[in-house]
Amino acid sequence: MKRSPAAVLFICFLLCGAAASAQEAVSSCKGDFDGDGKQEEAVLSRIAEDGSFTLSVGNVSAKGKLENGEADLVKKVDIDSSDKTREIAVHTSGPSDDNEWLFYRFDGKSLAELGRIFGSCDISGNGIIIADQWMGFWIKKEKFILDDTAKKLKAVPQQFYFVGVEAKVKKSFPIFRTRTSKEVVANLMEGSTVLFVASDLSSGDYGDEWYLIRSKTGLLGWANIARIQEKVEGLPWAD
Ligand SMILES: [Ca+2]
Ligand SMILES: [Ca+2]
Repeated sequence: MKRSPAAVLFICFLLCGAAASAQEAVSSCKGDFDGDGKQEEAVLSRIAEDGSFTLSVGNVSAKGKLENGEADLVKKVDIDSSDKTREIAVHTSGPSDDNEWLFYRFDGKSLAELGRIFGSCDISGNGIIIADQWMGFWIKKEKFILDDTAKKLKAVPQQFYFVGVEAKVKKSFPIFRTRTSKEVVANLMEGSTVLFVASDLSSGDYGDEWYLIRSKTGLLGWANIARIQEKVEGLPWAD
């Protein structure tokens, strides 16, 4: 089939337009990422709604994918201020403000993916990132350290996580001495205010978390989330 020059031009225009929008630059930032004394520009281009993106620094680029949604920001961060390199963070707010960050390091030749962190990140420059992660009615503090040799961010899990949320007992229920025994420490008084002290998330099973609860009289014992949801009111539940 023979096409007129005008038609060929038009097809070219369509293809170039599509390529340009597919590689649309979303966000950029400047910094001396590799610590050689010269500034680079990091450019984030959105590829798809599924969270795929391209990150370019100078002539180097890397493809990545956010799990919560479209990439919306690239930012310079300095995880460890005692070394000269600065890290690059790609962010999405997700569909309901579910922050997600993917961290990169640029060494002048390549971009290394350091790791993914969900939640709001507190980066103070001491090699540690503290992430605030929403757990339905409380905020989990998760610590990450930057392992320089492996070029990876590593989580430092805790046995229990501090909760610090108060609620009211709707119907009396027992709290147990341990998570596995049935030895009752106390039966929480109806109408009393109790404090959720800590959470045990070790089952890894959503819906099977255990909470360490302080009774009004100052006694500590464990209860399962299933019972809590049924017998407690006033927890600040939100997605
Ligand atoms: Ca540089
Ligand atoms: Ca640094």
